[in-house]
Amino acid sequence: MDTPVWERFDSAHTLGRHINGYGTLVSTQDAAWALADAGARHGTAVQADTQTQGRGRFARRWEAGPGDALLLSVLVRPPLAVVPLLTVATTLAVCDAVRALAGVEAAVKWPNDVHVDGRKLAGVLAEGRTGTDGATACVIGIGLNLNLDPAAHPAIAETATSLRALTSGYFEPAHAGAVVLAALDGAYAAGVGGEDLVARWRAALDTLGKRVRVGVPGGALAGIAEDVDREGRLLLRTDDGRVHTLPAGDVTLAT
Ligand code: BT5
Repeated sequence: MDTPVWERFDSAHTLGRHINGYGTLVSTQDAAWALADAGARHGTAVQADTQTQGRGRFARRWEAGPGDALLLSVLVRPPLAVVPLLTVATTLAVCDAVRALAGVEAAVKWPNDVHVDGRKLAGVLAEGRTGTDGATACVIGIGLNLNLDPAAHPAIAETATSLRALTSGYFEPAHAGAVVLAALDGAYAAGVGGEDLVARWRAALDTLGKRVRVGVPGGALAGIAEDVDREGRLLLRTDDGRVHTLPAGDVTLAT
């Protein structure tokens, strides 16, 4: 791993206690995994100004030029029961941070998008690995559009938004990172403490009650997004009346 360009220590929080800041990285996810392999502690974070191969789920591309976005990955070493709640806690934390930073109310599109008026403002990517010792490590990736001009990115020009596009303000990435990490630290601690994060998530999800089409391995299902269960899985009622329980990891949603 190269030496970070900047480092920030925050003794008031566990997640984000040590942030390693870089200029250009291939992906903050890869950098966080490298730190994990080197034994980095729970809560260590990596932030980059830009990425050459930022990724979403299913190896999709994540777009952002220098200074456009908060590009952040956080290493967590969670108890097994908390793993399904990482995306839940992170999307809620991003909504809280967006409200604090810009006064903007965002909603969650199940399972991992934060959006405003139907346009995607942020995406969350949770990756997990179990080591030979049986311990689980996860890297939570957050891409939050701060100053990005959607029109400059043809692939997402019609589907993305940014805090700048919504408010005309300028948002400093390092500050945004600290705000998001503080919110994530609180949401994570609440999840570990047994608080019902899914109840909060249900209120933030604007997917529920809508007719959706869900890509699943080997096909697609269409129906009404009825609810989410205790692990954040989608309960989809298809037209034949059957209810399907769909884990976030395996499916994509098209509304
Ligand atoms: C996600 O994937 O939404 C998770 C994105 C996580 C990105 C962060 S950046 C920091 C960290 N390091 C990484 O390498 N990744 C994480 P998914 O649900 O698969 O959505 C991907 C799709 O979102 C793409 O196929 C595009 O359609 C769209 N997209 C790409 N860039 C975008 C952007 N900047 N804003 C809005 N939508 C975007």
